[in-house]
Amino acid sequence: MQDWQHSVIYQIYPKSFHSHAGNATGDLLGIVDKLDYLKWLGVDYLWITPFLRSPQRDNGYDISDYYAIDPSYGTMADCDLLISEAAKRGIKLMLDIVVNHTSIEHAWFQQARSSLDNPYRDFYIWRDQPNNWESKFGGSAWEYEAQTGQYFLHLFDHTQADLNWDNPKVRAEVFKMMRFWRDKGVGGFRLDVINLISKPADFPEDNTDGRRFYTDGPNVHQYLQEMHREVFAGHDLINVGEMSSTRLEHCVRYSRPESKELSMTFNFHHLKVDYPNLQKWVRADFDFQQLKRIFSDWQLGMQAGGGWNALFWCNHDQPRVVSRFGDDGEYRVASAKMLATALHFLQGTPFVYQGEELGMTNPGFDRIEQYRDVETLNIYRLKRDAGESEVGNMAAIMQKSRDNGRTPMQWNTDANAGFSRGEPWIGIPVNAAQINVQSQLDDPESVLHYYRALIAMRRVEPLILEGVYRPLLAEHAQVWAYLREGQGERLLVLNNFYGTPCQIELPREVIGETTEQRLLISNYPDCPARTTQVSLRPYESFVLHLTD
Ligand code: TEU
Repeated sequence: MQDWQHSVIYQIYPKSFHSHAGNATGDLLGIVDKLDYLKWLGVDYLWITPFLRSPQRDNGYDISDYYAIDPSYGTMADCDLLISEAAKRGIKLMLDIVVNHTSIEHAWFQQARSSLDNPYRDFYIWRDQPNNWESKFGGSAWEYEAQTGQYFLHLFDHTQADLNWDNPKVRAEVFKMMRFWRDKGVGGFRLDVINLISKPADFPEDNTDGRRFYTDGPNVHQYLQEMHREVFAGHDLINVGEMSSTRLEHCVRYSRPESKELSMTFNFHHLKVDYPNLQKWVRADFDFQQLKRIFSDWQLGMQAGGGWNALFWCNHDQPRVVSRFGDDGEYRVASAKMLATALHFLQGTPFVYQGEELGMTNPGFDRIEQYRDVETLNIYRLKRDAGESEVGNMAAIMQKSRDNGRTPMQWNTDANAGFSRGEPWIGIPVNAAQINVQSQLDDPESVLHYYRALIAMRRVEPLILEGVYRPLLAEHAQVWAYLREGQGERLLVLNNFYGTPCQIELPREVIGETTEQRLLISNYPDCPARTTQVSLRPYESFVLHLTD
């Protein structure tokens, strides 16, 4: 094990974290203001989503200058201050690097679009005719550029043009930029949709949306090994790849140390168990059995292959987990703690998304005017124009929109939940008065104190890092149970995922009459010693250290 594997990473969406300047959006000095809170929480790295210069069409994932701070977030001096002030607190920055595509306002694209023989033309992907691939944000993945009469590829919005990674000049420019940020003192990188960078040379037509051809593409491992040699080797950096629609065997290759590619990988399969027939924009309940099976398959597969998981429930693209897989009503606190326990005792590195440590919920925005996300607005228009009812359209958007996770961080009961003195860029849930940092700091039974205890535990319980994952009761209809096994000792992790009590029977070899039990954590105040017959209360979750 390496030291970074004891770490917990906190994700900040700076637009919604805290505004020092009192603007509609958050800023870098707003993060500096909150470093003491983050130190108290115990996190080791801050993954900050993009704050480089951008027209903000996709909230910063459309970069127009990799060497400049977007003025809405502050200045380079603010960024240097953030890096140094975080370092004083033993916290490192993980920069979010978006290099599958740039904004069409980037100088490279402005050059490329100007003429067919411009030296930057081959920085992007051009064809005389589009194929039938689809953008992940809806519609065609190709946009006509009238100036030169060709189409360019955009797997995301039409203002986000895909870079041509087969061009060695593109790779050289990307690696140079990453070395610039490495040498400024960042502690690592989160690599946006990095498994999409290698496209097949012939761009074949597809009977679906084309993703099977460009996902984990032909040269992706070669390019990441080159990135490792050019940027990471010899430096103390940790790097996580966001792997869209990926496969287990690739994530083993991306993250096992001997590959010399990345430290760990995000995959999203567990966050599609409420996508009926893989259709995101349908309101649907989640499939608990599928959720358990996916987690167990990935735990067993990555463990067997020597890979390392990035563990998460929430991020800036996902709804709030307590609304999605827990209960944001009567059992909000218990279910938020249960979900945290289920995740933090797995093999891998946990990520905590801003507000997740409070049990923040989806905002329940029921009017399209309340939404800001380009994907959400694109899908709303496409479905409305295709005849979808307003009720059906909004029901899916309320459950699935990325804006569910983008409402401002709830700090206290001041105006705008203490996020900013100014009117925020997006609304704030009405429950902010009850769910906020200040109210939970004063409550030792809060979700916040529970997360703090989980984060601290990772440094003192070796089995959390080293224990072998073994699923239990795989077919149980409402309980996810698993072990993390060592020599003569193990952690037993039990999670009731529903608001109804239940009884389970554990195998005798797990907990016998003479087994020594030590309670590590529980989301109920009283947690009696257990036998093989275990009763679980609504959303009850606890972890026992067991020694034979
Ligand atoms: O996300 C890529 C991604 O897989 C999700 O955006 C998903 O495709 C989308 O929600 C459709 O379901 C990364 C960033 O996290 C996201 O914020 C950016 O919009 C996207 O890449 C493009 O850079």
